[in-house]
Amino acid sequence: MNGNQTLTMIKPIAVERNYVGPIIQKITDAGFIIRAMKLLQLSKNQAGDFYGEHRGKYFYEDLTTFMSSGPIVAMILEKENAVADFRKLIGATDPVEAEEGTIRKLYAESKSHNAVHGSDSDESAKRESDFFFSAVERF
Ligand code: IDP
Repeated sequence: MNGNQTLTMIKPIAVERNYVGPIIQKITDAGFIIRAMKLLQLSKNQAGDFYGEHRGKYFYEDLTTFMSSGPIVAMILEKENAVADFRKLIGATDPVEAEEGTIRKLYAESKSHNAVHGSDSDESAKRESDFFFSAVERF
């Protein structure tokens, strides 16, 4: 990972509502290249491991229940300045605070059900990409 990649998940509610197509369109329109992609359902334990940094917070139980409630789409995305540019594209964690036109403003239901994940640093991007994808599953 060279600082030009980030990891996203399209969360269960957005997959269930058939927002996968429009969300991927917005991502590629913004100049990101998809380097890996899969549809899968996390177990509650796997969701807990992914969000381990939030263990102990008041929303952790709801978060891991929600994230294991249905299929998600995980992707590795590439672009210069990927982590920061992708977080700009998705908008604030709470859609009420997200800027107009951002993915969360358009497709999130609430702060907890906020449509998409985006890595918060290059280190997280690497850890999260390795969590989902083996060497032969990424390009
Ligand atoms: P981020 O996804 O914008 O980086 P984080 O603070 O890393 O935000 O939180 C991870 C996820 O946990 C959020 O995307 C959201 O789904 C959920 N979450 C964060 N804060 C809250 C909260 O205060 N209430 C309910 N859910 C929350």
